[in-house]
Amino acid sequence: MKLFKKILIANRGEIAVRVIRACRELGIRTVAIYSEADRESLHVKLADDSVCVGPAGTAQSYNNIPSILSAAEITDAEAIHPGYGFLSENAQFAETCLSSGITFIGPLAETIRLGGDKAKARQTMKRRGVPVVPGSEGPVVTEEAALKTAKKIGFPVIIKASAGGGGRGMRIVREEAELEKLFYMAQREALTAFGNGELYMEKYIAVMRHIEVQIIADNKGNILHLGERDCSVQRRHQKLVEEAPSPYASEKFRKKIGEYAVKAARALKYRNAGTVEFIVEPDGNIYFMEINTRLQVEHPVTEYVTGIDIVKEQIRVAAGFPLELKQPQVKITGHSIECRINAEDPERFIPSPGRITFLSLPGGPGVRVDTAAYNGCVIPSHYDSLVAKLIVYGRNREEAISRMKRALDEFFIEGIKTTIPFHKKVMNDPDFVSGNFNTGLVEKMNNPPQPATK
Ligand code: MV4
Repeated sequence: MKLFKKILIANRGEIAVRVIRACRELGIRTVAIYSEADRESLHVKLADDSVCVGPAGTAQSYNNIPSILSAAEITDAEAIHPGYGFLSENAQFAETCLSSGITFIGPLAETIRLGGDKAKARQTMKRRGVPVVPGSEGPVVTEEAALKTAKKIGFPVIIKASAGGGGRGMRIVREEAELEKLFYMAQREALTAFGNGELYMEKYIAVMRHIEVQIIADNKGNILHLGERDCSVQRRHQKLVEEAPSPYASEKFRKKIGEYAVKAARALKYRNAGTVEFIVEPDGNIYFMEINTRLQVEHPVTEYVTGIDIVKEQIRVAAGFPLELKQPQVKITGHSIECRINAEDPERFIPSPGRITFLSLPGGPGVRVDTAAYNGCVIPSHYDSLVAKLIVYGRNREEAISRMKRALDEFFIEGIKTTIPFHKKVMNDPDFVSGNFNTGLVEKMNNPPQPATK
């Protein structure tokens, strides 16, 4: 077996840079693709070779399958790493790569398809003994069926889009009177957003933690879990802070949620890296939520606490090499936290693209910055607003938090607004610091509970 000689990275920004770094360390040559808005981007400068695949609009560039495959063919790339977003969870793309003789660095097309059909994934998990939230048996097609299901599971319920994920097109229904309206609203929104109006239903869990498990699998059926990440600090389904391990997790909890994740992966004949997302109730109930068939933004916190380079492993297993570790050899040591630094107004979270007129990045012990930003670069308005990921490591959570505070204070960026001030508030929030919080944290920070008055 041989590792690839050349890989094309079908992405941009920090994740393209991250993949190029892994390739460099493995002695693999790299091809960057870029849109007309990204000529001066760092990933283009760092790659060995680069190809312009189209204009700024994503449909014509980073999501343009024929253009990207042509770029791979003319540069003799043997494999494509899709990063996250764009074509990373596009089963058609994975299939087309395969039929063009190019290795897609990710799961099989059928796994991507099943993972993308949330109602079906839920059914599959239930059949295989992975706990799911009480809800519908597969899709809910009519308003009458929705009412029947809601009455069976009890209000409040949540209506989700089968083709959704990440929270888009969801509706919380608190009582029967609202059901009809919200059912049709969700259906219309799903149809517009995903071209597929199929819905399913679950009991709504109002107080929960979002805990996910990193998995990695080779092509021979070996599947490992790399522990959990806690992503409960989110706002409108946008994760803002992630950490590993979860402050909630005991060894016993980790073993249990890890086993569920591996079982979920096995049910989908999983290959390569992936993430199984769970809802965790305060009393410890664990429910499968979704499986994400890609490398995730927050993978570095798992890299810090396991010492495993997930991107290098993805490339190795895609080339056919077996996983070298066995589950007992995966050890979680210390604590890692990631803050997503977005080009956004920190108060209102609206995008703030533009030129970075001054940039000085933090460093020192236990600090990692994953970014494609440099002094003088432009953050285009066409793409997502992530400018940098600030990731820290400490021997324990306390040390990780104090390092994060120190690193946030060292982070100088001018010309655009960023979420750095928000992260400084989080690191000083009593509930965050205590580790005892849930997905309601950001809302609570913005609207603190009022003390009772006489
Ligand atoms: C849920 C839920 C409660 N109960 N499912 C799904 C996608 C993920 N990003 C958020 N999702 C949720 N699924 C059940 N059965 C709560 C969330 C959820 C959420 C829902 C509405 C508004 C804000 C939210 C924040 C975090 C999680």
